[in-house]
Amino acid sequence: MKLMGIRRAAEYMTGAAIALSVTAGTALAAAATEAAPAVEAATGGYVPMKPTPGIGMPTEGAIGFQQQFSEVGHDGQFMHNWVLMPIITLITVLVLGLLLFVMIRYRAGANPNPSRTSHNTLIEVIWTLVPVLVLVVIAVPSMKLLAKQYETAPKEALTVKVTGYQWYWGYTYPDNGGFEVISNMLPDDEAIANGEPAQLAVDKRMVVPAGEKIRIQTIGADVIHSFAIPSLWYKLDAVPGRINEKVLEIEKPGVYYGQCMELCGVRHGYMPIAIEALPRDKFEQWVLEQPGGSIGDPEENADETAAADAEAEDAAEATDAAEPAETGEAAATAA
Ligand SMILES: [Cu+2]
Repeated sequence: MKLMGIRRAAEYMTGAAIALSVTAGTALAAAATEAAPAVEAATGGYVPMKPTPGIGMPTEGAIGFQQQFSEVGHDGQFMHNWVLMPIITLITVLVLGLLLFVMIRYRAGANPNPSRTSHNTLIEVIWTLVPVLVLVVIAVPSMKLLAKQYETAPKEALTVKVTGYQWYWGYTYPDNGGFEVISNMLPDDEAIANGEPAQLAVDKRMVVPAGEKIRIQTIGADVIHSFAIPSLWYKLDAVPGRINEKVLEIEKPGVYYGQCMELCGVRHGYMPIAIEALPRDKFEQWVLEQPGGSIGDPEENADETAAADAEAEDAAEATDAAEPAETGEAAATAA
């Protein structure tokens, strides 16, 4: 593993050397890239976290879900492993058993005079009622899980706006000064040299606080993309001209990888997602290091969000809070 890393690094450096010899322009660009980390290190703040192998990323030879790091993830995994899979297995085995039974019991060789039975009321009632009951048993927890995944974020939740571009992601932080982080895939060699999975590592991650509900809003800048992270049980389409919203909650700090999951053009396979969840204080430190990044007064932010929510979502609530003239306008907008 280590040897391979060294070999890859050597290959990468050889590549870099060749590139340097090609044009002076390339040489300048390479020098600029090398100088950048030194400046970052000098400010002494945020250092990208190393991912834990096998956590928040696919593992070789695996066939099940990735280990989950959110509450809905645990619920969803339980639903799959302990409700759906046992039921599917039982039904499949039952149907196979019945098939084998009729194939042997009613074969032509053993039945020179075929049975002329065409109805059996008891059996018909059973094979209608049992599937209905099975579907009801599945439907109840299924609806609950579905509803849970689309619960509204609390008013004070941090908002991150995710924009899908052809072919990279942008993460905007409207509560923290409105800066946007543009996130591009790292070349394989750089990813491996960083100790990250190839084709999943990015140059700039989406950084969020761990252990709290985050309001994610997605939008497509050009075509439909889909923002999806398997280990967080998260997938939300990013559609041009409309905003989709869903809560993201990450149980503990770490690096979690995902990919665009809506076929969006030639480089669809090369727009990975890397989310870094940090403790609140470290997250705020990261925010302050971003150009224009700020930590607002939490109460003030909550008030602003509350006002915006009331206006957009609940015209009835606005009636109490706003002036009569404004209320009419808000109601018209809502209608
Ligand atoms: Cu895409």
